[in-house]
Amino acid sequence: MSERRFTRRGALAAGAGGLLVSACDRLNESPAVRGLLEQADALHMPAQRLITPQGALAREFSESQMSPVFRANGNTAPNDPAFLRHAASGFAQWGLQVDGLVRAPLALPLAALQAMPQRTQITRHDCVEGWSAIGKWQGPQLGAVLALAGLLPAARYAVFHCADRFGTTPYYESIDLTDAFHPQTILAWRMNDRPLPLAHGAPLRLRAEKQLGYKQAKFVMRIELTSTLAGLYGGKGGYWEDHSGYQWYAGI
Ligand SMILES: Nc1nc2c(c(=O)[nH]1)N[C@H]1C(S)=C(S)[C@@H](COP(=O)(O)O)O[C@H]1N2
Ligand SMILES: [Mo]
Repeated sequence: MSERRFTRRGALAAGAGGLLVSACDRLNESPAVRGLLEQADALHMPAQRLITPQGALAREFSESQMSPVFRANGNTAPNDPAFLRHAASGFAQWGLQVDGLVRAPLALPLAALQAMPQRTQITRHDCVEGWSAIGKWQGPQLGAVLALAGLLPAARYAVFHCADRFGTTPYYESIDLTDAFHPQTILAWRMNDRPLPLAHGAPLRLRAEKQLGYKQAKFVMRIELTSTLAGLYGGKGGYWEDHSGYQWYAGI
């Protein structure tokens, strides 16, 4: 009897372990990563992830190390009329859309994002133009938001659609699911202990701390889960990737 119980418990433990392992494997070997091997800059990404294991955290800093001035870069004020109406009312009627390859498309008001468990992190932002700044960011983890929507098995990328444009071309960015579920990847609505200023991407911006500045999409209106980046705009996964040859995988 006792031997049988032991065996059964052993089997249960092995079963639970198996589940955990297969959950990790699914992410590590997810189509997100495999799909990248088809990308032009695939050489950079595996090398980066060998040097910095994908679970590793970006460095975090103390309050005393925060930059006295954090410059705003790129677009600092979208001129889209719908966005301006939302801004005028403090984004009270605004909602973040989460759609594409999800089980339950969402429209999440700012209050809902603020009511979720929050992560606060003081990190260094590195812009390819050659400047850096250390700032504090707060918001729910992107992974928790995606879990609310529930990903369909074909989902490989999270695409961030922004309210601003360069000329007539909207700003957008994308990351794979490994970065999307990284603990320091958050949807920030607070910066330096205050609501996110307009110039820094109000009402909501991405902070994916393992990536360069241009990946940190500001003015995020919609997150679309896709299986490929090919059908979107220039097909390279981001505004600057499409227009300047910046790498899609901007790991630091
Ligand atoms: N929507 C949007 N996001 C954007 C940009 C932009 O022009 N539009 N510029 C990017 C670049 S190049 C940088 S360095 C950072 C600047 O963020 P900051 O204005 O908070 O400094 O935002 C990134 N995200
Ligand atoms: Mo940048």
